[in-house]
Amino acid sequence: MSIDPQPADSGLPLPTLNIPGLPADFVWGVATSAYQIEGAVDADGRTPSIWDTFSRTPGAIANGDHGNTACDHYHRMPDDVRLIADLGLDAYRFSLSWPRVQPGGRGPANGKGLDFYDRLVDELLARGITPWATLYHWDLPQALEDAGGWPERDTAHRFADYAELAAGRLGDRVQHWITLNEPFCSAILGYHVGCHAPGRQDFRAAIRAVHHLHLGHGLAVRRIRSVVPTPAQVGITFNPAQVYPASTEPADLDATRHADGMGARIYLDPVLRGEYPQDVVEDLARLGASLPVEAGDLDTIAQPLDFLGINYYFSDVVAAGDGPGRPVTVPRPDRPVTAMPWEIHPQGMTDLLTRISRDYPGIPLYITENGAAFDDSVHAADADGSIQDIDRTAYLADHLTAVGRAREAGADVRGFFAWSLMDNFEWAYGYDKRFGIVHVDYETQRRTPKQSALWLRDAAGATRSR
Ligand code: IFM
Repeated sequence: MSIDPQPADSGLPLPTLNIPGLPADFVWGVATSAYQIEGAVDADGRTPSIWDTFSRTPGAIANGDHGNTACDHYHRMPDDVRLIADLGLDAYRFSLSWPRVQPGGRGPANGKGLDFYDRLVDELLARGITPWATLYHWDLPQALEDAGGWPERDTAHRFADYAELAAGRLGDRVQHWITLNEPFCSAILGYHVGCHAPGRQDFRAAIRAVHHLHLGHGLAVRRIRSVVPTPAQVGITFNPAQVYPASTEPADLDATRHADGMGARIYLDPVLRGEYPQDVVEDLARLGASLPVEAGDLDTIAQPLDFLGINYYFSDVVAAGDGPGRPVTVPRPDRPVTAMPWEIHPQGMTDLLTRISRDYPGIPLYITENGAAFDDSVHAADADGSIQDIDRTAYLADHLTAVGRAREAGADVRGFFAWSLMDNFEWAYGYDKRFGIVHVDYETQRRTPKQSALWLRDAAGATRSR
């Protein structure tokens, strides 16, 4: 599908294409992840992941949805790459499916599984798009979960083996590697809250998972660097909480400290400083949990990195709850919300980026995800079937502006990946929530670029030609 040169006229004002503060060499990209788009869950030797299993659990996913077909990207990949090229974007962040590359999570690579990513990388490079590969976006091979999952230390070593297999095959062409996406979600949503795969509700296990994800990251960084022939750019993606106290009462301030510790510093500090924050360790002890740190782990975890990926969607206002370690989020009715419904707060992004660059100086930052779910209305009656997603367009423009402000305040933010290239399987929400800048008709698999995609294309072009 080729893309019309101009957005269809919605009659509504479009945000400015000229985002202040972004340089001509700013990286403009889009992002996806394997389980959310690929489908083909039984193809070419892939084995089940924890999300295949979780999707079969009654009541776990809205409408009983699953990723069996998703966007059928496994079979439509060249067309999807053409979409990115037509948008004139610089980079594409995708993830590799671990159970496709290494069925069962141990042993040799699956040649056919790797072939798919090989073709994807070649397609991207042929169209001048830089591949950014994420190794783990939540789809743990089910066999490894059966052996204990991330709460078990061995999973970190299995992850390092897999990282070496993937980087060994693709590292002659892929120079940007992200080890983990949002370990908070893997550990806390997967093992404590239970709303994500594998759906366990065990706080102690979740905290063990946090540490083993970090260990897996550090081990994987070493292995990637050992096999990638040219200097690889290696990083990790976090979704650090951006929290504000509801008041200056000591209890609310302490609740905010705790939320920041558990939502941001427990990830940032070990990876970027080689230590867990003391107040977090003490909070965990009060909650009956501990990080299973062994000698040498923190040195392994704190590998020098080339960049830090930040995913940002919303911020939280926090107050003291019904006991220590139980902060509550205070809704802000004055803020507009997305369909999730997440409060829209671009200033939170500026604050997060300036804070990270102040507290963890010297590491380039990339927004590896930002975007919004809205209930798009497809004008079926219109001949062009256009999708005037003015809310999403404004959301992206406002958050890119927030990035520009952070840069002007000194944060070294070098790029922005919109989440997501196309509507896809939004985890426990199934297909109900649409984050795509390209609409997907799941009946026909027809892709239609939304106004936000065309605006992103034009904003990228305007920035480059400054
Ligand atoms: O869809 C997810 C993605 O997989 C990880 N970050 C947040 C997105 C929106 O919920």
